[in-house]
Amino acid sequence: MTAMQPVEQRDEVEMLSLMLLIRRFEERASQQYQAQKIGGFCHLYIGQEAVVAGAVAAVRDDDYIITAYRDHAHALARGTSANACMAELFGKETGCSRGLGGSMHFFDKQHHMYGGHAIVAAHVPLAVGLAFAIKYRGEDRVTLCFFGDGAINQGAFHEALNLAALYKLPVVFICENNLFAMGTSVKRSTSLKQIVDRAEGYDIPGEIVDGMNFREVRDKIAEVVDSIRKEPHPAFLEARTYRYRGHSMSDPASYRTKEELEKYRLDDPITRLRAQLTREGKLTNGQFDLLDKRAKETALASVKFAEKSPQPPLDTLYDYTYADGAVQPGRPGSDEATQEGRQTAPSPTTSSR
Ligand SMILES: Cc1ncc(C[n+]2csc(CCOP(=O)(O)OP(=O)(O)O)c2C)c(N)n1
Ligand SMILES: [Mg+2]
Repeated sequence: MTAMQPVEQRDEVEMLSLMLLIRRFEERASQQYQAQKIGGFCHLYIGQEAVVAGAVAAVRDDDYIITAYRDHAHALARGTSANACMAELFGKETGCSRGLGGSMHFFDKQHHMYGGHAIVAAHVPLAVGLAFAIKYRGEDRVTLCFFGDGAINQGAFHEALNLAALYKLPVVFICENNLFAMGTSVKRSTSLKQIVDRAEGYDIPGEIVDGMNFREVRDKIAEVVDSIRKEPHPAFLEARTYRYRGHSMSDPASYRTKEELEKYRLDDPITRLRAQLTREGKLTNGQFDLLDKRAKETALASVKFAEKSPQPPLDTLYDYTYADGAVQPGRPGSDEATQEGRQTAPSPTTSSR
C-alpha cells in the first residue's frame, strides 16, 4: 500500500461532507443542550474536525478507534448514524450506548469505535490492549488512540506508552493538542518544548502535524499506518489544533483572548479543505452549499428522531455497570466467592435502593 492510496479510497468531497456533518451536528447539540433537552456534560469538537476526518480517511473501516470524552465526532466519523448519536445525547434508548452513556460515552462496537471515556488518559492503556489483541491474533489492523494534551502527564499514559513500545504494538497515539486542558494552557501544565517529545523517551517515533489541515493529517497517518501494517510498532502524532468553544457547555472560555480565537477561526479546517478543492476545480460553490444543506438536514432530523425516541426502561438503569457475576468478594471463580457474592452483592436492579 502506498501513502497516497487512501486518497483514492476516501473521496475528499466525501470527507468534507463528513466534517460539515460533525460541525452541524454539534451546533444542533449545543442548541439542544441550551434548551435543556440534553443533560450532564457535553464537550464540543468544533474546530478540530480535520483531525478525526484526516485519521479515518487514512485507515480501513475495520481498524480500531478509541478516544476520550470529546467523542461525538469520532463516532460520526466511524459511521455511527447522527440519529444514534443525538439519541445518546438525549439519553434515549435508541442511542449508540442505549441512552445509558451520554455525551462522554459513545460506543459502537459494530464500527470498531471503542469509546468515549471520561477519565483523562484512562483509555490509553485500553488502546494498548486493543493493539495487543491485534498482534496476538496476527491481524494487520491498527488502533488509533486519540487523547488531549491534558492526558500526557497522567501515569496511565506513561504505562501505556511503555508497554506499547516494549511489545511493539500496532497503535498510533494521536494527541489532539488544542492548547488547553479545561482552562489550563499547555504551557502551564507541561514541561516539554513540544508534546511530541514525550514519545522519544519511549523510543516511539513521533511527528507533528497541522491539525487544521485535513490533507496533512491524512497523509501523515497513512504513511505511519502503512509502515505499521508492514511491521507492527507504536507511533505518536501531535496534531496541533484548536477548539472554538469552551471546554464544555458550561465554560465561557474567558481564559483566552478573542484575538486568539479569531486567529484560529480564520484558519478553519472546513474552509481550508473547501478552498483547496475549489481551487483544483473539484468542487463548485453550488456543490458545497448542497453538502452543507444536507448536513444541516441530517442534524435536524437527528433531533427529531431523538425527541420521539423512548426513554430506556427504568429497570435497565443499572445495567452494563458491571459484567454479570463480576461483583464478588474473595478469589474470583471460587465456590466461596460465588457463594459470598450471592449473599453480599445482590443485583442493583433487584435491591431496594
Ligand atoms: C483523571 C482525571 N482528572 C481530571 C479530570 C477532569 N477533567 C476533565 S477534562 C479535563 C481536561 C483534559 O484536557 P485535554 O486532555 O487537553 O482534552 P480536551 O478537553 O482539550 O479535549 C480534566 C482535567 C478527569 N476527567 N480525569
Ligand atoms: Mg486539550
